[in-house]
Amino acid sequence: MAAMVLTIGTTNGRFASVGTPQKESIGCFVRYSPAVERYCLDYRCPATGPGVPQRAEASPITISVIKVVAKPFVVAHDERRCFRISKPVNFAMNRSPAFGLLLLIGICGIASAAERPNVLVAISDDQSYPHASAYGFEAINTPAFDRVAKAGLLFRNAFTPAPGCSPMRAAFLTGRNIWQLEHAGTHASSFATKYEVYQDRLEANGYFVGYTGKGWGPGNWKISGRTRNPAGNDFSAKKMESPEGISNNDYAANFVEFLQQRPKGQPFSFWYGATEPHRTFKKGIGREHGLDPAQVKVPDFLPDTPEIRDDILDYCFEIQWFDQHLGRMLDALEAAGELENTLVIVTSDNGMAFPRAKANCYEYGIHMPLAVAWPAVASGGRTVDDLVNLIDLTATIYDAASVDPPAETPIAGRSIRNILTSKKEGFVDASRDAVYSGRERHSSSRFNSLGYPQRCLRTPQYLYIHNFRPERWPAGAPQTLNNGKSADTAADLGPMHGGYHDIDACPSLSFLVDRSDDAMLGKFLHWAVDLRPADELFDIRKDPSCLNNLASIPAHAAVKAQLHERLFSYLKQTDDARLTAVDGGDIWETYPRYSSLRWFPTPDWAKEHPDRVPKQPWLESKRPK
Ligand SMILES: [Ca+2]
Repeated sequence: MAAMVLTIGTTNGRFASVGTPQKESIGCFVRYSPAVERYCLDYRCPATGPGVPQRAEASPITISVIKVVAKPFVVAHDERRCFRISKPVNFAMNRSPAFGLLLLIGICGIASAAERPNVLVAISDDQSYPHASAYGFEAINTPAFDRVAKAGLLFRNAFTPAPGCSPMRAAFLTGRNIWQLEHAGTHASSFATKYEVYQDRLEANGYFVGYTGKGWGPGNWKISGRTRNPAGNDFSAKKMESPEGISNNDYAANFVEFLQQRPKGQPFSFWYGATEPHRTFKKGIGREHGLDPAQVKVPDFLPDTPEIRDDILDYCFEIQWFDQHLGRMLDALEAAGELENTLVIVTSDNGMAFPRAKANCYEYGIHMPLAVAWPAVASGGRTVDDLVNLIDLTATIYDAASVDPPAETPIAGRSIRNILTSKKEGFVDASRDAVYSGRERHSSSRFNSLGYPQRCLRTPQYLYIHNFRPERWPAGAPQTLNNGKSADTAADLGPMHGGYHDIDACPSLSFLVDRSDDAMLGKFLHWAVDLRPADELFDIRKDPSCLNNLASIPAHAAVKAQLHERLFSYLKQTDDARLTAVDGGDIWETYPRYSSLRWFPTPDWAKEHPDRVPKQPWLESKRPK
């Protein structure tokens, strides 16, 4: 291994001359680039020199070890003559080369494993912000989530790229918005291989990758030519006894098995995808385990009744199950001495499976819990208010692992390394003042299994939602056709309020349906299922439950216009077919659904405007005769 010892000194804190110690200078510079947060060998560096391979620009230089005086600092390798120091170096303090920092830079083919962090993504299924004890939600106890937040950062404004399982997971795995993923941007479809996932790329760059529980899904990855779940190799063999409604996957034991199979010295990237707290819950399991309904804070879009409190309590119990396995994983990492250099990300895919939450762009659909720890790099115990999209975490994983994201299908997320390395709390990076999210088809829940296209923009104060097809039912049609029939006659119709299949069947939905005509409680069902206007605007600081739509109020017209312009401009820039296609994005309806289908009566808009019914070849062969 060739090595060169460099002396770095500077007078302005941004540039540093580089030379071999005491002797000759090789006459080039190290430039700190705030944009990539790396120290890069300047273009003036000679193509040849002590320790510099010939044609340095063309030859990948991998800097694997750096020593500042006698203390080794871990750096990430890079193929573009750039390197990163795990702790900030203040060049300005080293005014003379004689007292400069001594950097030992080893040049070799690939960085050794110990220098790159491990990655552990823990992702629950259907958990909203603020449902963790670190956020002060009293009905729940999540010591493992809180431990990660304490060792690292607690994010109060993290948002999912989509309020549904498969689109969110595809977005997270690729770092792209759902409208940049074709089929994979919708629920239970397929996932084209051209959209590379971070697990595959990390593996190709020396990582050992695996997952347990729920990876990408539901959907059909095989039909796209993939040979495994996009979340990695499956580690799910170890089972345990578990309560009703909860997976018997011993997630933590499977993680330990994964660690044991990891070749010595190789960094890992593991995806822990619990299937909790996805429906169904065993009714009363929260109370059974001593959770207290009196401590539940019911969001304003649900009625505060004992039935609803109990349903939320059962949900809390399942979150705690997810958390307990996470705690065991953290213990295993600590015992192995790996916790310090592991990037731990704990979050969820989409909001709680309750009416007006999951599968909606409202707060309880898109606002996610998030704790991130990386003790080797990030100073802990901080609470951050920057608006972060979970696809920014994908960018962070690439950044931390020093693996280039795909060139053909570039990521849309932006690394949060600058937040991690900052010492600040609250709003750290002023440029992070907006996030985007959206949805298309969720379940088979309306005429021709059409979707309910929504896009939204969230700023620190406002949530602006645009509904592209306001004539469709947002939570699904109220009635299905009985027995899978598509004859579409009144005799075939299922019961009124028997539909709304974009809301998971649950005690809370049944409670609302049973009281749909109640003078006091009837409004709650209607808030969840009634048709919505094209534009919705909420002042989140006053109305986190998103009940007071300001979009048509003249006093808010200027804010609405501004947010509309910002959202649409971003969607155009990121080539969303809902904005850019001449047919308004009907291509979304041509992506097959591989889960079961339901059949619904033809709505009035489709009878009156048959030309507006999207063509769906995939659906015709499945239509009951
Ligand atoms: Ca989910």
